[in-house]
Amino acid sequence: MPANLTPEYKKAEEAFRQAKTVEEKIACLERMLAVIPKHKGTDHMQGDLKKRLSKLRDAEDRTGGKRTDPYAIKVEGAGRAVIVGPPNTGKSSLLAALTNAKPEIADFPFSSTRPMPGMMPFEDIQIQLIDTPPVTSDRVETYHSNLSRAADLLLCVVDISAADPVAQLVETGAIFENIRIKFSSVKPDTPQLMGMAEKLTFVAVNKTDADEDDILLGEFTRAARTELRVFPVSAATGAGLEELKREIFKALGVLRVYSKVPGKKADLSAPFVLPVGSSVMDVARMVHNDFADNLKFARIWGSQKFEGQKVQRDYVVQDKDIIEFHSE
Ligand SMILES: Nc1nc2c(ncn2[C@@H]2O[C@H](COP(=O)(O)OP(=O)(O)OP(=O)(O)O)[C@@H](O)[C@H]2O)c(=O)[nH]1
Ligand SMILES: [Mg+2]
Repeated sequence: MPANLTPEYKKAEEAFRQAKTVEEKIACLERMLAVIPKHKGTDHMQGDLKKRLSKLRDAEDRTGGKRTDPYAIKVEGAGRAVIVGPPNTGKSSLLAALTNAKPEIADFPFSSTRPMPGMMPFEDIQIQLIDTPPVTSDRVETYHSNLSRAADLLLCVVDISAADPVAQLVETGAIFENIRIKFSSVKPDTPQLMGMAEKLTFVAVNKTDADEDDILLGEFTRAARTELRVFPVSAATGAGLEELKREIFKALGVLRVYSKVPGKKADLSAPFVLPVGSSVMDVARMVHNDFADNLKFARIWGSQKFEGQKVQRDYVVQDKDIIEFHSE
């Protein structure tokens, strides 16, 4: 059975070939495992990747290298955003406002002591958010680096009611550069598993409810002169959170499609989530490999194509398309 490997997998494989340290190799193998298409045709390869990964982890332990990160969190949902920032800015409050998680929230700094994940519903999908303990120039942990590297984007939270929110942003950026993560206004084309990793970063300017005339916000925007996108929000009142959610979804670079059996209504309860740019064939592979092997054409209902228009296997699907597969 063909493995039908995606370009994303091939990039991770290429990075693995160039990896020099055990740590880099582990990061690449983890990425390969995360993005390998999951179907019968790749069962053997998945087993092989897991074996190589466990061998490398053993080697790392024997050589006294870094042990497996006790704070590692499995990527779940349509993508991952990691919440970072200085103490007391409202990182945990944002996690609590956006997800089902119940983090510790307190009116003093350093209240969070470990990373905490939560799932953020957005329309009909879930996005993983991870709250992290605060960073300061002398307090940044391995998990900050590991979780952020595996993130689709970072959300740097600053506090508009603090003495100097602009300094909070600048200092957090510098702290992350020290651990080889660079805040970026764009998503890099290829996953950067080694060296300095550029990460798409949004700035959440929190506690805007404490700034009734938006004067502080205006000052922040002028003084920060950052290329990063800035989202004024309030975890306390919920202001700005809907827009933030939508933009996080857009930044993931994924789309949703629904499959439909001929003669029946589409199942709109369970979307398939794929990278933007995926074709009908990519969807077929995800739904069931047999569909992909025998696929002749598909019919699509959606924003670009209407009323079951016939399309070929290489047709690039759009967010919210409904697809009906035909094998003859
Ligand atoms: N007025 C106002 N207060 C907020 C808002 N968000 C958080 N707070 C308060 O700010 C304080 C710190 O909130 P946390 O969510 O614990 O902040 P944190 O960034 O997770 O703090 P550390 O984990 O210690 O770094 C608490 O007293 C919150 O109630 C907001 O939007 N508006
Ligand atoms: Mg916290």
